[in-house]
Order: sequence, then C-alpha cells, then structure tokens
Amino acid sequence: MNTTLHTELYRKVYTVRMAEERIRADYMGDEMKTPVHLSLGEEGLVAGVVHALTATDKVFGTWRNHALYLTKGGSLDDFFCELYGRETGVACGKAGSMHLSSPAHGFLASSAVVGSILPVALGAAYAQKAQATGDIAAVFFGDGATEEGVFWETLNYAALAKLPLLFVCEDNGLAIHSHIQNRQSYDIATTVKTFNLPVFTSDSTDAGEIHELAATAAAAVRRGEGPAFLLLKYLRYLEHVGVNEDFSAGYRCKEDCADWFDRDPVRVQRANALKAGATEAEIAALENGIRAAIEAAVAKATASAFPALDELRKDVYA
Ligand SMILES: Cc1ncc(C[n+]2csc(CCOP(=O)(O)OP(=O)(O)O)c2C)c(N)n1
Ligand SMILES: [Mg+2]
Repeated sequence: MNTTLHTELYRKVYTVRMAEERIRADYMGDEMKTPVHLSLGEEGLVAGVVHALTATDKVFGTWRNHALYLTKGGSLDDFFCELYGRETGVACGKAGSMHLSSPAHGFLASSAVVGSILPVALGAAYAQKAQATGDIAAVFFGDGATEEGVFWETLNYAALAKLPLLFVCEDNGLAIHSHIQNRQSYDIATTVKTFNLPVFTSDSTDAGEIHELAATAAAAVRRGEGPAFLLLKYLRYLEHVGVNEDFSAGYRCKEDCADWFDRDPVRVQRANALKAGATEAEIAALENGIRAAIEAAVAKATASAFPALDELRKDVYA
C-alpha cells in the first residue's frame, strides 16, 4: 500500500469530519446564519473521488458541499469565515454553506436547486473539450437529482457529444425524508447504462477503494472516451439539514444502519494509513495539526467583520 496516498486520503476525511464536528458544536449558538447540510458519513466517498482529480479539474456540487470544498483544496479559514457570514469568507459571507465554491481550486459552483448544477457542469465539460485543456469536469449530485428531467438531458448530451464529464451520484437513498423505493420506479445504474456510458457502483466507505474506482473512471474520461458515471452509496449520518440525528423521527432506524457505522469512513481510512506504513505518531501529529487549523479558522471567523452594506449587490447576477 502507498503511504503517501493513504495518509493524504486520511488528511482529507479527517479534515471534513473535524470541521463538521466543529460546526455541530457551534451551530446552536446561532452565530452561523446559514442552513447546513452536512457530509458526515460520505467523507470517504468524496475524498476518494476528489483525490482522483487534478488541481485544475473543474468540480460542481449541491447544498451538501462541505466535503467537496474541503477536499478540493478550499481553505479552512475561508470556509469558516463564509459560514459565519464574514467579509473574510470565500464569497464575502454572501454564499453561506449552500452556495460554496472555491474557483481558485477548481470548485466552480454549487447550487441549492435540485438537479440545476448538472447542465452548468455540462457546459464546463464542453469548454474543456472545445479548448482542449486536458481537464475534465466532475459533477456531484444526490439520488434525488435523477428525478429531474434536466438530469436525463444532461446525461444524454454528455454521452452523445462524448464530453469529459464525470457524474458522481452521492446515493444516500433519501431525498429529505423520502426513501428512494417510494420515489423511483427505475434502477439508476440500469437506466443510465442505456445511454451508453460506463457505470461504476460501490457502497464502500473506504476512501482508498473509492479512489481506485474513481481513478479508473476519471482516466477513461480524460482519455476522451466520453462521460462516466459513479453511483456511490453512503449513509447520511444526520438529518437532511441541520446538525442533529434524525433516527428517532420514525422513518429510519439506527439499528438497521449498524453495518454502516461499523465501517465508518474515518476509522477505515485511519486504519488504511497505518497499514500503509504511517506511524501512530505521524497520524497523531496530522490530527493535531488539522484540529489546530480548525480552531484558528473559527477564531479568525468570529473575530472578523461582517461585510459592509455596499457588498450586498456586488457579484450578484440574478
Ligand atoms: C427543484 C427543487 N425541488 C425541491 C427542492 C427541495 N429539496 C432540497 S434538497 C432536496 C432533496 C434532494 O435529495 P438528493 O438529491 O438525494 O440529495 P441529498 O440531500 O440526499 O444529498 C429537496 C427535495 C429543491 N431545493 N429544488
Ligand atoms: Mg439523497
């Protein structure tokens, strides 16, 4: 096993986990005036896919975008300042959690309207091909987005025009509280395959395994073979929006999810890193560094000013 690869993957999953645990700890203080849709449970999935992309590949996401932002290279300072609505945030406090982006790191946009980011990513894929940049686009979206017409239109055109677009379906089987079996009369993988593109499925929580799968898919896309589709299952640990658990709400049962918790992505990747040759001391130092960076980011955010009133209409296009 490759020590650098697995340590880097662990750095990514641990950063997401700790940043979101920090949000959970602070959120009820009501200083973070933004809805938050947490990535807890999908850290291995997002880290694995993003690690298969280059720094200049273009990525797009949804409201559930913290893991994408943090693994694609977005800074913790900019992140917390944005969540706290401060002028030092990545979008001067105007985006909040749901519209995070980090263009400098190739995270070009996220949208809170189900399915709406897909055609935007398609446009970016088209541009990469037209300009022969060698980069690809990757779009992250939930299982619910496949219920939107624009999803199928995007899929069709990407396959038809052989665009360099990696579809990443983050399949938690839920759209807010609705189970997939009560929403979809089709099987996503089977139906997507009829558009003539490769579909890779997994329910792994192991960032290393996901990385391998995503690297295979991304390589095909980069070779110009057209789009590829990753259908990746995970357990959403918390409620749809917010920082609490929702297992007592009556529509899902924590005991039924025991297998997922046994395969917690952070624990799995920590073990991978050790198995790959990292020492306990190195891992502990990495963890301490990440927690210190999060504390520093929160301290910076809470000490920063709110944006001035004239910021309100800047960079607003719709
Ligand atoms: C067009 C549209 N319809 C409804 C909503 C309300 N809504 C927000 S998130 C969501 C669930 C989406 O589920 P999924 O795509 O599976 O993503 P997840 O939250 O599970 O990651 C819905 C219905 C919306 N934002 N946009
Ligand atoms: Mg979902």
